[in-house]
Amino acid sequence: MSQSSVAHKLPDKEPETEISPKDKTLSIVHIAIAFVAFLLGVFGGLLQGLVRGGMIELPSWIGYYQILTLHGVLLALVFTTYIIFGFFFAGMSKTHGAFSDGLRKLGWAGFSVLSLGTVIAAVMMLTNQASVLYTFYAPLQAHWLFYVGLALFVVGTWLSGAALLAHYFKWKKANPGQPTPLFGFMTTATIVLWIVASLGVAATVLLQLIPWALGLTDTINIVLSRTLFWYFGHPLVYFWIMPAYMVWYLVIPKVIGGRLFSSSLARLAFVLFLLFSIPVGFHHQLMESGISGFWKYMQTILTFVVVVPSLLTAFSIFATFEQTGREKGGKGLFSWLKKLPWGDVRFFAPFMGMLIFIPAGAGGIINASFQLNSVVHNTLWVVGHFHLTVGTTVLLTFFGMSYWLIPVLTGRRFTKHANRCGMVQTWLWAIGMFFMSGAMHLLGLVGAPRRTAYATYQDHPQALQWFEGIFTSHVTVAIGGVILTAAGILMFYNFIYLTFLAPKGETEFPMTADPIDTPHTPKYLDNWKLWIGIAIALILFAYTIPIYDMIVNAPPGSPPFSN
Ligand code: HAS
Ligand code: CU
Repeated sequence: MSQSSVAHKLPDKEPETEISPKDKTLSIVHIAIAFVAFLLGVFGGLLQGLVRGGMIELPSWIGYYQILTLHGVLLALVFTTYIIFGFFFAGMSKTHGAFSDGLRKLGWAGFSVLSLGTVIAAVMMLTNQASVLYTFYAPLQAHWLFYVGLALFVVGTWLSGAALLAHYFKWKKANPGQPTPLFGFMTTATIVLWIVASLGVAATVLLQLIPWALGLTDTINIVLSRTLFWYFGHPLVYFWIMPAYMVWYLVIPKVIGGRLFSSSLARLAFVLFLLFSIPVGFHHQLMESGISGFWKYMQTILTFVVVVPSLLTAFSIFATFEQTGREKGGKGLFSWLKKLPWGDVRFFAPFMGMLIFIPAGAGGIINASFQLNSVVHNTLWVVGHFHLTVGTTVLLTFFGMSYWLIPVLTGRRFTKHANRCGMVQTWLWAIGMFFMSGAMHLLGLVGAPRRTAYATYQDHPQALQWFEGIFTSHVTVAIGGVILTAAGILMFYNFIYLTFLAPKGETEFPMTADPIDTPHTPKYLDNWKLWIGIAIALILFAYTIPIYDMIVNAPPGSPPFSN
């Protein structure tokens, strides 16, 4: 078939549906809560950086671990979850039409339960009754209400997820035989991943942590609860990165005036994420006893498989850049790069996220390698790793998205002023993170521990020899933290400006037309039963025997500890 006849049959237009005003409200409320949590979380981070650097002392009524918990929960769990659901509700309404009243109500029900859970957990953290960090690792114990808050948080996301899935499958049913729009396909993969993964955390919270915190059981099986946590905790990081990838796949091509390179490849990447990001949680437990080397090894292999869809993504996005740059007249090996819209923050912020994901992903591969993990585990290196991945790649992409999504939802204009503030914000964030995360990586390599407050052993002459380099220094971490705080405040200002202050008017929702090969994407890619079936089979393979072993050969349980 010639190129032109293929083009003739294409769904050649970007989705033109306006988002219904009621769906806009649902979306913007999520995004507003996300940014309030963001601002509070940023201040938590600043305090930590200064305390760790030995530069300030906290007043007696605030605990270091209390702040650390608030920082992690507000940024890694609350900010991400709210902004992701806000994005999904708006995007699904745009690409699949308005939600029915029933499904929108389900979305609001999800939002209410999620928010109730968030408030309960926040009160427990603020009153220092849940200073257990964002991983709430047993045997650290929180007040039982904190775990109830977490359970409600998860149930809320299930309700909202059900609304999104139902909306997608309704479209699929109404358009039999047609490939589903990419946005819906990717949302579905992400939500299905989230639901399957969160069953693990729900299990440990409901069956282990709540009875233990209520005093119904005296001790807890630690390795089991950590395993159930990481069964969830690794796919959780993909629940963050997949929506960021959706911005790269679906929004960036439009912003740069091009077209996504391939629909099939994008769908394949998301299917691979669904299949391989769950049976890999042991790569967070490589240094823990109670899990046999064989199963750690199996899950490490699967971890290396789940790197592949990220490599496919790197290829796809780079190809999209090159295709677009050359279409615009760019020549040479790399000079087509000049044709990309470097001054447009909707492109530039996510681009910086991509660039930083190259070393960040490489760091992940280091973590996953058993011998190297023994060097970096429980050190500041890991904290450096996740401030690059989720703290930079994912966050800069979500910032880049907010510049157009918020004014679309609030009926305002994305102005030059907002763009300029956004460019400054992106630079500040990247520079702050360069210092903070760079120093964290190096400090980790020389043995600085994570999850600890300032400790005087860091003043010991022998420790000082390692911790007082120009870049291997807690002071550098703190300087980076101060720059990041400035960037965080500027981002909050951008949110306020685009929500309340920018002039009224129209802003474009940049969504690319589905790629050239969409009508030819293999049908099996849309076969969810197949993918969910294989995902479950892989999970059973990777987890059944080790979990059985943890229960049957359980070591004596542990009594509670608290910070
Ligand atoms: Fe990780 C720990 C392994 C990715 C987040 N990770 C963490 C923790 C967090 C986290 C939060 O194996 C700490 C948890 C805790 O509190 O204990 N991670 C990996 C691996 C990957 C990986 C193998 N992590 C992520 C992502 C995260 C995230 C994504 C959040 C969003 N991670 C680990 C391990 C640990 C760990 C161990 C435990 C450590 C320990 O001991 O505790 C991979 O998925 C990474 C693959 C990515 C790539 C990069 C591809 C590059 C792309 C950019 C393309 C650029 C373009 C621009 C197109 C291979 C896609 C080009 C343009 C030009 C002009 C050049
Ligand atoms: Cu992981």
